[in-house]
Amino acid sequence: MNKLILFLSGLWMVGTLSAQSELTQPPSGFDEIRSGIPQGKIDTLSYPSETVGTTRKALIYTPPGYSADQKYPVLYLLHGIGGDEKEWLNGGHPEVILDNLYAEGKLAPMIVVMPNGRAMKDDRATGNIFSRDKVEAFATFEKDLLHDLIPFVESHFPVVKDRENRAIAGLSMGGGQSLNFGLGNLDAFAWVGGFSSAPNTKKPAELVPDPAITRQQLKLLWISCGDQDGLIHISKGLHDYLDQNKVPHVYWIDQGQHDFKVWKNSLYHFAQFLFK
Ligand code: FER
Repeated sequence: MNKLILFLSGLWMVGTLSAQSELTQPPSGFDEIRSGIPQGKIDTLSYPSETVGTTRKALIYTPPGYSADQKYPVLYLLHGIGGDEKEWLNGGHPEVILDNLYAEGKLAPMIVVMPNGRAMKDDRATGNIFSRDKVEAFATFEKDLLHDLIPFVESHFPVVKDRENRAIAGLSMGGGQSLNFGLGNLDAFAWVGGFSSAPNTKKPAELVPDPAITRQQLKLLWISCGDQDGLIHISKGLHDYLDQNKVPHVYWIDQGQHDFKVWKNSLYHFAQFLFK
């Protein structure tokens, strides 16, 4: 059994969480390709970035049965310090996890966009990935996301353009970005998730300066981390602050380190809460 710490306070998320009073390890095979089920599709999109001054790439997953006649919510799914727009695809195969969940009727239809969160001209994960300019580019991505990528996605794909239909989540540096950008822009996002969030995560009181507003606005705040992860103090610190300030959230301590085993498990659970 994995360790489970699931905190619910207030009525605000009870509706969302009532179907899953307990999070467990995903069932075996959740991340394995199944034959004979409908599959979503992965494409690459290129968008002009005024923020960076280049054309930038992102991957986009459209779900099984995708139709331009429908309108979809969007999950922006962010990578870590050593990755780029392909990290989730190569390391986590989210398309397999999501296809399997769709086959079981467990997911709301959604588009998933996997951007490159290192907003600088050379946005490859080469050289010293911890250099100051590269780390700063993860902060600059807030502007690229809000002013360049989201408007591009919303003008080129059939999506619903409001906060309740936008989610942001990511792993490690992408977890920090998701908490910083999501909680910092409640007008843009109602669903926020940090998986094994990194030291780029702002301090809890900066992330949630007004607990009443966050409580009222957010549909889901998800924080997860492996119990063997050296960065767990960041997730725990935010969880403690949220508890003290009675901000409902899901806090899941999985068994594991700083790797895709934990991130795949988190995606499996997090995705099932979204847009319901
Ligand atoms: C750090 C340790 C880890 C840090 C970033 C990370 C910016 C990111 C790890 C990851 O994305 O996997 O001190 O500082």
